[in-house]
Amino acid sequence: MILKLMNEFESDLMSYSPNPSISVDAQNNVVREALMHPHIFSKNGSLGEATPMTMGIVFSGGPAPGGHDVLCGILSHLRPNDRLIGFCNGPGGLLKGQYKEIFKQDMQLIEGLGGFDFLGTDRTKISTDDQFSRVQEVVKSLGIRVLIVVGGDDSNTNALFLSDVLYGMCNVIGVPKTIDGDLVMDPYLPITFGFHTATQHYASLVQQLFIDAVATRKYWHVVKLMGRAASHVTLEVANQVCPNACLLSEEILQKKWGFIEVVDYFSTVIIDRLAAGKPYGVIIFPEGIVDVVPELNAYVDGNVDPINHALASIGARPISLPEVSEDSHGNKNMSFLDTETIFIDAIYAYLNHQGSSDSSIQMLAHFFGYTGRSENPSSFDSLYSLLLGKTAYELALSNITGVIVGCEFSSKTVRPLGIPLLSMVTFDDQRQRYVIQKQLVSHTSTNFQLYLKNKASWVQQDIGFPRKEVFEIPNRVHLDYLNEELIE
Ligand code: FBP
Repeated sequence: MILKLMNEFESDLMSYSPNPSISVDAQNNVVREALMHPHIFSKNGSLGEATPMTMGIVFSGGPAPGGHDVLCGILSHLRPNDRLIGFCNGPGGLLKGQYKEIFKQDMQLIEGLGGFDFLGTDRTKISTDDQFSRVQEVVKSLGIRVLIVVGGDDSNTNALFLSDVLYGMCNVIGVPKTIDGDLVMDPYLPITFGFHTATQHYASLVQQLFIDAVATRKYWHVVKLMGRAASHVTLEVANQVCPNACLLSEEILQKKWGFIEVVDYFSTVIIDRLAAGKPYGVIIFPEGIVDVVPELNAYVDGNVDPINHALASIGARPISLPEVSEDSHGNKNMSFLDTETIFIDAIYAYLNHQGSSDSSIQMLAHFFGYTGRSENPSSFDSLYSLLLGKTAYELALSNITGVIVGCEFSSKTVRPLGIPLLSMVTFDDQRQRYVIQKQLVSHTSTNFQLYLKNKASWVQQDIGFPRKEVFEIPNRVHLDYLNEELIE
């Protein structure tokens, strides 16, 4: 069935034309005016069968499983005189003109392999006039007619601005990637590549910890999961594994909780299980928690007083200032923060403080992050990335610019799309510029509602038999049927 869908998909693509219902401008046309370019994302007639095309491609931001399959999707479509130039080491490498030509035979090397290491990547933001001129020079000197940017929200913001700067010289097309799953636009872009594999990887690791904890009955595993502002990764893993305690950033924001409330929640679950004769269990939370717990946020920003004040109130030892770096888009590197250890120290102190300390409580800290980005793609991500690559190529042939590849799933069709990047940007008051906003976990989403409904029952739960199959995706973007088809 999936192959049938892919065949239909290929024939649909040839007749691709933008869907007027999604070719919407950002609110009040304001971005269009700011960009001063009325033709962005317009379709300018196809390039024509005979015109050879030189395409450039750059990986941007954090790696995600499926990037190499995007390359394969493009390579599989290249006509004899087309060329694919891969820029090395991300947008920074593009600015330096670092590149290598990618050939069809490279597919054998990279097909189905995780990570972004074939080309490399970085997080350079392209925003200054000098940088734009530099990209123009590089693109011109290599005769690149289409530049494909494989990235998340920040990288595709780059792509939008580049499409304006390069208008008439080179078309720009974005491909949606990120394990964080926060670059979505329902129903045209329901998922980024990489999310499925990474969550499958983390769910499997957390489940293994849980199995070990139940067998040995002596440890609490406190697990921080990768995922910056949005908690989609942790939500997905929670629904898969049913940990004894979990908090999402969006949930903490809604409850307006501070550090002590978070510690109180984790400690209460530990006490409740202890009362049931279970001095063990699993706690998970997203690394993005530092953004929403005020004391941790102040700590990241260099003010250690609020967190130390909170720790002192429960008799926990103070902590010293961390060095937290920031990328050129202004994102803090959260993976540097040892929140899992901070929470463990605070929980021990809190249990002591409450007089409920018990020497049988032993906690171990874990962080699951970078490995999920270089895991080999799941069958879904592999196929999806291939489709995204093929769509990017077809959009390139359609001579369209300023779009990101989308894909609408239904139980009967997989419909490839180009979504105007402009329709995804809003003005960010904090950063004082136009950006594609990260999509946080919606409180009304099926996944979040499922999580809320089941969470209380997870407190006393132990993983048992029959073992819950990781990884069925409950109600998520119609992937279930794809998985089923793949297994057939
Ligand atoms: P992208 O948004 O670029 O895909 O990266 C997401 C991510 O994997 C986050 O989950 C994580 O916080 C961050 O990258 C880590 O970045 P770095 O590689 O710079 O340490």
